[in-house]
Amino acid sequence: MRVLVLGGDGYLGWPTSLHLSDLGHDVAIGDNFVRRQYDHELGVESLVPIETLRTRAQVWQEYSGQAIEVFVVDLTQADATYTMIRQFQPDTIIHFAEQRAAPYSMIDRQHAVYTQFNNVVGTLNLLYAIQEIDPSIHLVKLGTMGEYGTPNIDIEEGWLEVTHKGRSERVLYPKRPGSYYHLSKVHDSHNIEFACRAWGLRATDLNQGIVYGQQTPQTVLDTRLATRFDYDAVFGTVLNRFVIQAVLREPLTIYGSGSQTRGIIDIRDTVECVRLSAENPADPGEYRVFNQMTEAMTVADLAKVVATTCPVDVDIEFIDNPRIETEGHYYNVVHRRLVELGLQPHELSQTLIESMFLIVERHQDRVDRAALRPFVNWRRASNPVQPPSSLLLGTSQA
Ligand code: NAD
Ligand code: USQ
Repeated sequence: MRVLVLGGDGYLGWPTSLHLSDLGHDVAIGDNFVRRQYDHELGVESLVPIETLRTRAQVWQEYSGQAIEVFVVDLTQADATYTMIRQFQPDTIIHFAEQRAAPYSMIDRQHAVYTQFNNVVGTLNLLYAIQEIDPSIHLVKLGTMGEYGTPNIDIEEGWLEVTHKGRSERVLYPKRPGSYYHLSKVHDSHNIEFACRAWGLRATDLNQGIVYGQQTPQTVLDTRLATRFDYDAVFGTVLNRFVIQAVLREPLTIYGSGSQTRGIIDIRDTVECVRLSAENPADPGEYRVFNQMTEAMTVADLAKVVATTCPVDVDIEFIDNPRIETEGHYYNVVHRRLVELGLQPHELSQTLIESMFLIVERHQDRVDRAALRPFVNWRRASNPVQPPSSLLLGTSQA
C-alpha cells in the first residue's frame, strides 16, 4: 500500500511510519514540525534526543533500503494539503497530525482556539481533499478514549443502540470529553462520520487510550531512529511521567485521589493497531470506530506498579487535582474489534517498566525538574506559561 502518515515526526507517527515501511508498504510523511515548536514555547525538550526528520529518514534508508518521502505541510493550509495528496497518491492516510495535549489546550483562550482550529480545520481540509482527489482513500484517524469521558454505562465501540419511548435507533455514542483538546476530537469524529454518510468516504476512527513506552523493534536499531519521550507536565503522559519521576527520585504526582480509571496501551500495540486498521480498510461509506486500548487501570494503580517495580523507595504526592474530572467512577470499555483483526496485546509488565527505567537513567541529566510540576489549572481561564527555570534571570546552572 501507499501510506501517507500525517504527523509522522511525532511520538507515535514516527514509529508507525517505520513499522509500516519495515513491512514493505510505501510510506511518506507529512508534518509541519509544530510539535518541536511547542517545546520551544514551553522551554522543554524530549527526554530522549531526537534527530531531524530528514536525518531520521536517511538513517532508515541506510538500514532498510526503504525510502520515506517527506512533505513539510501544515494541514490547515488547504492548497499544500491538496498538493501533497495529489503528488503522493496514497491508498491510505493515517492522521496523527493534531495538537494532542489536554493541558496545552487549557492554558488560556489562545491555546484553546489554536488547538480547535488546528485540529478541526486540518481534518476538514483533509476530508475535502480526499473527496475531491480520490474518495477511495481510506482515512485512519487517531481519536481518543477521552472523547467518551467516564459515563455510568458501558462504553461501546463508537455507536450505541438506543430505545427511546418504544422506538430504536443506532446513534453515535454520546460524548462528554474533559478538555478543549478532547472536544476537538469529538468535533473531528462528527465531521468524519458526516463525510462518510454524505460522500461515501471510508474512515476508521481509532479511539486510543493513553500510550506508554518509547521503543519499538525499529526505533532501537540506531539512536538516531529514536522517537520522542515527553516528561513535562503539559505533554508528558501519566505512566511515562511516573517512570521518569521514579528514576529522578521525585515524588509521583497523583492528581486528586488517583481513583480516575483510564484505558492504556503499549506503543508497540499502537503501531500494530494502526497497521491492522490500514490493511483491513473500512468499506466505502463506512465510518467505523475501534477502541484502541488494551487494559484499564486507575492512576493510583499505575503509580503503585511503578513504585513497586522501582528498586529504591518512591514517594507518592497527592496534588489537588488541577483538572476537572470525575474520580471513583464506573468504567467498562468494549475493545474487541482490533483483537478480532488479530491484535495480540502486550499487557503492562514490570519488564517493560524496567526497560523504561534504563532509558531514563541514560538521559536523566536532560531533565528540567521544574517542568515536572503542573501549572495548568482547568478552573482558571488563563495559566501563564512560566519560562523554564534555566532561563530565569539571576539563576545559574552548575
Ligand atoms: P505528537 O504531538 O508527538 O505528534 C503529532 C505530530 O503532528 C507532530 O509531529 C506535529 O508536528 C504534527 N502536527 C500537528 N499539527 C499539525 C498540522 N496542522 N499540520 C501538520 N502536522 C501537524 O503526538 P502523538 O503523541 O504522537 O499523538 C499522535 C496522535 O495520536 C494525536 O492525534 C493524538 O491526539 C493521538 N493520541 C495520542 C495518545 C498519546 O498517549 N500520545 C493517546 C491517544 C491518542
Ligand atoms: N495524571 C496524574 N498525574 C500526572 C499526570 C496525569 O494523576 O502527573 C492523571 C490525569 O489527571 C488524568 C490521567 O492521569 O486523570 C491521564 O492524564 P494524561 O496526561 O496521561 O492523559 P490525557 O490528558 O488524557 O491525554 C493523553 C494524551 C492524549 C490522548 C489521551 C488518551 O496526551 O493525546 O488523547 O491521553 S485518553 O486519556 O484516553 O483520552
